[in-house]
Amino acid sequence: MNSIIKSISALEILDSRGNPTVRTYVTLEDGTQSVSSVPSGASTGQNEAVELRDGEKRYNGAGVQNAVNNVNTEIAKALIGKNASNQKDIDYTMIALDGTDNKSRLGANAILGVSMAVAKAAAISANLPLYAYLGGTNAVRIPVPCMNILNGGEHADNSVDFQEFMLVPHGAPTFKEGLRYVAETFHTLKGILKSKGMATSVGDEGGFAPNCSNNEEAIELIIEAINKANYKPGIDLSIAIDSAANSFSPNLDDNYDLAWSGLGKMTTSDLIEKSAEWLEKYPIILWEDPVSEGDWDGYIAFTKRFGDKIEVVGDDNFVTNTKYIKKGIAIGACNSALIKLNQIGTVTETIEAVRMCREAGWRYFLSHRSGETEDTFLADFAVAMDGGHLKTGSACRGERIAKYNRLLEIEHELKGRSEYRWK
Ligand code: 2PG
Ligand code: MG
Repeated sequence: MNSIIKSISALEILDSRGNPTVRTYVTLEDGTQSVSSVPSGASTGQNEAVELRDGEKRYNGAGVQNAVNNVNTEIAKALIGKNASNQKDIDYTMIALDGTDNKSRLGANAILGVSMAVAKAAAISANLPLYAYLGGTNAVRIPVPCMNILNGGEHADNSVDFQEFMLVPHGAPTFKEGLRYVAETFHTLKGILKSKGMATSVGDEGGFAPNCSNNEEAIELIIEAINKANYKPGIDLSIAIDSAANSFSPNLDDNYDLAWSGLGKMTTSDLIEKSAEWLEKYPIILWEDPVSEGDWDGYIAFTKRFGDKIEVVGDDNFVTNTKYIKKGIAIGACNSALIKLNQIGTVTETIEAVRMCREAGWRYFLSHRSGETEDTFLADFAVAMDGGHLKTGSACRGERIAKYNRLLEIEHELKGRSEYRWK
């Protein structure tokens, strides 16, 4: 068979924040070549698979030479000669070789790079686009692009506590149109900020990061932009929020300190009451990490109160790990999970997390990281997983646009067979 792995190698490159990350190359015996690059988060959950960093002087400790070396030696040795189309075997071989439960020996960055590059190689070898290889012939649903338009929290230096405000073009007829709705609104917001003398510089994911006086002002500006761009809030475009509440819960429990905005100390019930006010007033349809990862009772209370009205997504508490998603399903914490390949570290385990959500009747929300590369794996993966929505940044910054452009390409390639809908 010709989809046998002939060589695997890796290289240290830079991500969108200028931090080192791993690029991996796979060659098959039939001559197929593939390449993948691994993303990296800033507001990370405690239980994410471990990103191996060298901890030496170079790059202030963030170098990935050890991870690269692990790919070039141990991992390559274990996988050369195996069939690239047997993704599960490839991934579980690496998991066993690593031997830890969080990939801390070889590094999730080393393992994921190989896992993604193997999937790409197998797809090329089978003469299929990656989304069709991973998702089958019915993978035709292009995700609604939940576009990050305004940043706060750890992704920006301003007085907004919540990390991400996203625009959701669920009223658009196609992905192409949806992307246009959000890109136009993004540009309209830029004009509004300019006219108010506010900064139009952007945060890590390309959303604006103006110095709003509080969280409400952020959302009011977005509503103003939607209206001014001639769209109807709640009909054409709604809003999604990622509080990333870990970043304002010093002990990752049910005590919060909204220091950026100056709101100060809050309890879980204070947060829930505030959310209720917002949900009354604004067209919010999805809320991610409204409480911190240790506040499981908070997730349950939030979901009980709002879960029949909006999508409640767990990110830092679930870390794309079936162990935690299973717990969340059992206790009714959230009704959706964020899905990030590098939180768990292999393609196979990520698919298992998606499958678990699906079987429980949950939604799942595909996501980039705040540190990204020009790799478009996520775009194909989102179509393959049939999740209906993804977040991959704003309408600027090449590493974000690369994914949107790849989705445009997939929609185009499907020539009228594509689907687009929020639910
Ligand atoms: C998040 C992500 C992506 P980071 O919290 O959902 O937006 O941020 O990659 O910094 O963890
Ligand atoms: Mg998040």
